[in-house]
Amino acid sequence: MKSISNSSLDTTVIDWPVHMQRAIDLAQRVRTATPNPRVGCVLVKGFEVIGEGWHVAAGEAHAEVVAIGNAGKTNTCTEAFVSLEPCAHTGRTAPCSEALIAAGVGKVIIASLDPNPQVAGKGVEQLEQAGVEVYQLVDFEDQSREMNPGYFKRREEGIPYVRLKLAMSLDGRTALANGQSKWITNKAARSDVQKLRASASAVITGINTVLTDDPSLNVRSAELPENQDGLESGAKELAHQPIRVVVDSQLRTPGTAKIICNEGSVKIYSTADFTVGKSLADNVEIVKATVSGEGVDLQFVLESLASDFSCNEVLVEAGPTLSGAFIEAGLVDELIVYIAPRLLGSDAKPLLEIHGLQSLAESHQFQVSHLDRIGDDIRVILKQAP
Ligand code: AOF
Ligand code: ZN
Repeated sequence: MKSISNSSLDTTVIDWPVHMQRAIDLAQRVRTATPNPRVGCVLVKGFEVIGEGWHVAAGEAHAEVVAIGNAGKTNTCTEAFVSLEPCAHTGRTAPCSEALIAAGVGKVIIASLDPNPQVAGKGVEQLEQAGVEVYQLVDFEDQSREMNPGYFKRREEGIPYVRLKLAMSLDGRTALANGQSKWITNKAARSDVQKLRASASAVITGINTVLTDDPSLNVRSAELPENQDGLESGAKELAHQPIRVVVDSQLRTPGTAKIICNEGSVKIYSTADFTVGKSLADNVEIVKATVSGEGVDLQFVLESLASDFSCNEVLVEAGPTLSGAFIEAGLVDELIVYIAPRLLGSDAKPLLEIHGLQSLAESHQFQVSHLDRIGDDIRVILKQAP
């Protein structure tokens, strides 16, 4: 495989970055293909695009196979631009390397290698053994990784990419002292949260939130319109419900909780002694967690979500205690903070339970990545400071 940068492309391949950017844009037509990565593919003959494809969901055809299907007949003059190294193994579907070879593609241009140990260079190897030239356009590697942060993190570090959502007043409060909290942020901000859920493999909350708010934490079609943000189809993504996860050390989740009664699978992480295999309902699995400090070991929860349930991106939607614990443990990759332009006063409930900092050097530092107005609210996206 040859690695090349945009600046070194000569006039015969000057259109390569355009096609690779298109492949990356196509991949992002779905919010998630969990547990698979989002992948796009563009087939080009001469200077003409003859087929395009993207991976819609696990179990469905991969991007390359969709593009080949759309192109009809291909031949050795064809170039395939793929945002990820073509797979070389038989998983839920047959290897894309073989599909590209059988279609007679002459050159395959990728943005990044696939960290899946079943692929990891083998896709490139198989293509090259069959006489296909393989190139990596290195300037696109960051984009390929950034659109699949959880897929790469799970494969490389063994834990998912963690987003923590917070909604607060201008003075950093989440509810009045009497508990009233519906709603601090406006409808547009709450609908935006639906998008976060729709892209998550799992939504994590704590037992206190289950007992006090009884949330559903599901994706609701009415609040997530079709064709939003240039997405391909509402239908497929609406079929995706993230796994709902409750951090519940003493196993207090009631069988009547909405989080359990709604369709979709639920995992409860508990340190309590319970009969293995005990369940509250058919869709609920209780997982014995290790202890850290006074509660469930959150690192354990993340490792389990990655290795046992193949979670790529997870969303924490919890109260001040669990949210604070995730931050204190340094496990949050991204904060999404919705700020409503209202003041709740100093006896209202705080955003996070984080205590005991003695110096500013100990404070938890993030970097602002995006700042947007959502209806009348403000959304700030922050990333963990390097
Ligand atoms: C590709 N093109 O569009 C995607 C790839 O179980 P399967 O058959 O869906 O395979 C899943 C694995 O295939 C996934 O873990 C990753 O290594 C690769 N994803 N590869 O060539 C695609 N989605
Ligand atoms: Zn594949």
